[in-house]
Amino acid sequence: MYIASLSTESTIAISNNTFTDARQAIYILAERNSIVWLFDTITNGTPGPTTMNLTIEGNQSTYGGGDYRGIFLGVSGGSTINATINSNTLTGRNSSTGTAFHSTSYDTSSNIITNFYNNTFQNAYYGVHLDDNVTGDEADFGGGLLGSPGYNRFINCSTDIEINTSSEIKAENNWWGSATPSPTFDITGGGSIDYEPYLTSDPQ
Ligand SMILES: [Ca+2]
Repeated sequence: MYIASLSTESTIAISNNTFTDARQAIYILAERNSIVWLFDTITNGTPGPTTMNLTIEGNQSTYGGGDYRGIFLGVSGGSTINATINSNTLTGRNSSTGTAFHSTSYDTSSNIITNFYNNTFQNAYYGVHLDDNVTGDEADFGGGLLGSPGYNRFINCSTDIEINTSSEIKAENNWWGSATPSPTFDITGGGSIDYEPYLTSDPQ
């Protein structure tokens, strides 16, 4: 599934799909400046920033290979994605570039604001990788400003969350695969991830 927005504002919901052995299940770009690069037969779009209100809910993705991303979101050109990512199960992609959920802000004027809850990130090399999550970007895995209740499950990922932030990211009330977890984080930018309190039993 590949979506690029031509509108100045759009609302998109992708719900309750099953992607079986999909190398890349859901790929979304909010970057109108590069629309011609994406689809060179589309020439009527006026370049400029877009705001995308996005819900990705209840989807299942499996992939037997080790690379690529289950869900990818990208923004550029001053665009913003406001995303709710909930109740998805993303399984597989366990080699060095494999990522269950990956988002990228290609420039500092573009933002991704992401509320994660009730998701399962399983058997991936990276459970979640948020690129360039610095100026104006926001992520909430539980207990943060976006109201996430948590209840995400990070199971058997080599790195649970990779993030570039100077802030403290909230990731409370999640299951990390063990009653006494030691989550694996890869943090650049001087920030931190607050994962306490955590769930002491699997919520599913
Ligand atoms: Ca805390």
